[in-house]
Amino acid sequence: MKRSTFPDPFKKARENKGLGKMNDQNDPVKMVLGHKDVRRCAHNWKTFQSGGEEVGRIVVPSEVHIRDTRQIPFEVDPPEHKSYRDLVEPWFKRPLERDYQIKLTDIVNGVIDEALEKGKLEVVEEFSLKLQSRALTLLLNIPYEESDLWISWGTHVFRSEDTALDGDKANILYDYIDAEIDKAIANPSEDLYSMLLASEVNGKKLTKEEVKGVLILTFAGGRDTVINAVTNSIAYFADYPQSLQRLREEPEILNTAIEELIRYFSPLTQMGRVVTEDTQVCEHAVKSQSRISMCWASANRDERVFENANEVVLDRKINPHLAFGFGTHNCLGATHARQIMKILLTVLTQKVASMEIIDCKENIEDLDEFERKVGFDSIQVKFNKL
Ligand code: EMZ
Repeated sequence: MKRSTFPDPFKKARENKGLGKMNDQNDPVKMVLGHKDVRRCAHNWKTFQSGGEEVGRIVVPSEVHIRDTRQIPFEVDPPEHKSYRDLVEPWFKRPLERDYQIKLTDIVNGVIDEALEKGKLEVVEEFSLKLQSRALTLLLNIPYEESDLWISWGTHVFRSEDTALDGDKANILYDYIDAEIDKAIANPSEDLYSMLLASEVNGKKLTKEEVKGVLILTFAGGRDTVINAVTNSIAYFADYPQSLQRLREEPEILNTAIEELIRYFSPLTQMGRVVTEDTQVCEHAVKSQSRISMCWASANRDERVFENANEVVLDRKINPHLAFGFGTHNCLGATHARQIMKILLTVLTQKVASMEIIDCKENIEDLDEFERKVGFDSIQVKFNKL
């Protein structure tokens, strides 16, 4: 099997019951697996809520023990959600601006040139993490040099090598954001902190805690997800040099190819909700105050929606994937993530002839009933110049 292959562990459960289950830190989750059901649950924000009392409970694995700050707009329900989303949305669309894309192109050229000079490198730490952190300086609109510190934190802000949820590590991020907010209060600039601090929602200034909530989401939500998307793309093009060649020859399929890679990798496996009333999901009773999750990764392999769902079809015509979520809370960082992928693939086609995987260690998520490959803990790759 090619090393860039990502099998679908959910097939049987999806086809037989439509549901899976997971005992996440003694707070069980019923995982919704089918495309239609996932969309239905994501749409029904009244019954399946994001903004409940217990902050961090909708994330799987649950973050209730490592986080008190509500992530905004991610953990706020309609109607309040809309005012927050409307406030941040234009800022998160800046990746569509030409100037942003020019700077991002410089960053991508930088990591690819480094890779070509070295010839061989470990992609997660030395390529994807660097690219993700440097690109984040553009999203926050702060100096490039700040990314050195974030790179030193490693790939996941809430996780260390052997603990899924590492409270001490999370505190590094929270303390850092607190300090940056204080700096922005003392010295306002053109960055995301200052924009938020100067903003009002429903006639009221955002509190420091709310600003922190937006920033934690920006740092955490787009970190391992982007790192996985980038690393997995490198692995894929290393295994399939003819696909890289095809993008070189047919740049018009680039956007379609990106959506397909994102569908296939589904960098975020699932997202939870808290149930607000006794109800049914896939003909199974679910109790009020229990948890469900919408398993994007499973929905994205649903054969009822995607023909040859387990293959990467770079020019797949119809691709209603749910890798960026669905409905009210669809991914705020999607524009930024798509630009990273677009520029990455473009520069790869311009500079890289081929890549070879020398060695790798897969990152397998333990979901109780299922085991899912989500990316790599490490992957050594040789880059060959065009
Ligand atoms: C949360 C989540 C958001 C969570 C888009 O997903 O990403 C996870 O990686 C974080 O741990 O806190 O931000």
